[in-house]
Amino acid sequence: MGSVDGNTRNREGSSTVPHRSRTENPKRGVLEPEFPHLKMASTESRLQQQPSPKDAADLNFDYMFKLLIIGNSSVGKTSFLFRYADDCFTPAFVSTVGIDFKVKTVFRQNKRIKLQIWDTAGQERYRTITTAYYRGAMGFLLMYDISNQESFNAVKDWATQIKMYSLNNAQVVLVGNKCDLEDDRDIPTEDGQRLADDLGFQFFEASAKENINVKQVFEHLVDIVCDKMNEEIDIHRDPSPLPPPRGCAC
Ligand SMILES: Nc1nc2c(ncn2[C@@H]2O[C@H](COP(=O)(O)OP(=O)(O)OP(=O)(O)O)[C@@H](O)[C@H]2O)c(=O)[nH]1
Ligand SMILES: [Mg+2]
Repeated sequence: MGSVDGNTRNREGSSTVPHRSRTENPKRGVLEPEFPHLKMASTESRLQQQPSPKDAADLNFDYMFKLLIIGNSSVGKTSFLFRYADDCFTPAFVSTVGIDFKVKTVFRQNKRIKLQIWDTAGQERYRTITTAYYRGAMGFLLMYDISNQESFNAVKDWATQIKMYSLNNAQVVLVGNKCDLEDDRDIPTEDGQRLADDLGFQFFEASAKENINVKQVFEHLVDIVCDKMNEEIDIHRDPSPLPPPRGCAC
């Protein structure tokens, strides 16, 4: 995954806070032309594999969406992203330090959409760093663990953080991860759905481990971000048509 160093400015023009961010034991790598402010770091830490720079360098896209994954520590945010981007899973838990990202290009609604997906650390001590990234995000994946009551209880606080730090029109999907752990389930599906309804979010249960609903969650988030964007383009389009051309007055 990539990570960010220093006091930088991203493509959308928003500044990022000065800090060092890494997964544990990262190898620092090349500067990608598409994200000159970002250093690509390998993800040797968890998966012993190099991210392909192909996606990050690909300039052929119609839109770029910045998405964020948030939620308590250990709910499975990093696993979810690795499953989506690289189709792999590891049972080892290496807690994210600060923030990381991956880039993936998808084809939705006849558009090539480049996703810059930011994986945030769930631990409280990184909150100042991670909330600084909320501002430019167009979509959030708010995650809890269906076998962990505390992570579910924290969802409202995460939703408040989204309201406080993000754009007004950011779209949110609530995800109950680890639905493969049916025997350890603490949160009934209906409770997750009810909370999502209360908060006005879409809802999925999913499993990074068993690859259940992972692609669907991201595709849904991309679709609702697209819909919102199209809605706003329509609103801002000049509603008054041009007057018909006048005939010759002579
Ligand atoms: N059974 C099961 N375990 C999972 C699933 N997703 C993740 N895990 C495990 O849960 C643990 C935590 O996963 P991470 O992806 O590192 O959690 P995180 O939310 O990124 O945690 P932080 O980086 O600390 O915020 C790891 O041991 C994973 O293997 C899942 O869908 N099912
Ligand atoms: Mg993580």
